[in-house]
Amino acid sequence: MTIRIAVIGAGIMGADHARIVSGDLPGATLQVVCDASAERARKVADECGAAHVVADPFEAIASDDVDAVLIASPDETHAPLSLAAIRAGKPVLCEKPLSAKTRECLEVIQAEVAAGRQFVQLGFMRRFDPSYTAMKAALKEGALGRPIMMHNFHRNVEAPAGFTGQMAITNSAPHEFDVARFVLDTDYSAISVFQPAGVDAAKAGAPVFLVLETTGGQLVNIEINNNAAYGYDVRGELVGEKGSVVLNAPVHARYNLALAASERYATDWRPRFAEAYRLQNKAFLQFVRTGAFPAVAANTWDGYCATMIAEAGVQALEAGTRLAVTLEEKPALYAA
Ligand code: ISE
Repeated sequence: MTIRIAVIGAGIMGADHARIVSGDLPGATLQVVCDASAERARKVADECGAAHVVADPFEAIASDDVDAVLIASPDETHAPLSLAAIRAGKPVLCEKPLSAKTRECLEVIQAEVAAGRQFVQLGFMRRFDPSYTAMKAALKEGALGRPIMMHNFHRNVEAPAGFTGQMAITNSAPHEFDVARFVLDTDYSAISVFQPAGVDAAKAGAPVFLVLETTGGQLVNIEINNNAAYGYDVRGELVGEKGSVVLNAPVHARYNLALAASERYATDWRPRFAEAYRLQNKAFLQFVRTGAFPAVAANTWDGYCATMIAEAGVQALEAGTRLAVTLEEKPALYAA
């Protein structure tokens, strides 16, 4: 049976998901593209061959000819739309973050617990990226010994329009919050956030440097620099007592020009994580088909964990202090 998908949001990520669904996801069809801007929705629908466009996301979710929903609208819509999909009994692939507010994440958790099953797969696609997969596998094999530190760099060319100072912590860093927690198989116990001298914290893309402590005693540091100017650049190194693993970005060519050899950076995250998005969306399709939540994917509980530490990070930066954190009790629904 072909799974009919509604893509909500026809911006940069909605358009990318629509392309994956229509061109790279056998067994799925792009049924609806939904966006408040009819023009934007129509453009993506025409490019990807969607059956129709609608403006109201709640109408798209409730529609009889939609089996599953892909949410790629602005961050503040993720939780309310996920709740609507749960009410409609339809599986959701929701872009990260689930919300910038812990309270809203807990509401989505409560809705799933009340329904007695998981509906929401979260778009923390780095869990599917082959370089993080290799890092996690190396740790599991045991050759690295006990993991003690993880270093992360996350740089964008330029903060997009509408980005706020806080979004470095609430929108960008959640990728690292999630993937470091996933690779190390741990939770966080404290966060400290620093900024270089002279930085205007309210300015879009203002850099932040975060240090997290895990319940296992490891240290995780994250540089977020959304105005790095030179290219999209994500790096990471996992350090164990006997060795380390460094992420390699997929590089398909080297340019030899004017007495120098060089590699090129992408302008944003889509080429760097293309394979991760593809594998993630494939796993979602399987989830829709079987009802079995994909082992690797992030669920609503993982979304809450990322948001909880992001919220603490915003407070830690404002207060200029280290903040200890504790999680709510994990519902049995999310037991591994
Ligand atoms: C953006 O929303 C993403 O999800 C990208 O993957 C990330 O690199 C960027 O920093 C975020 O703003």
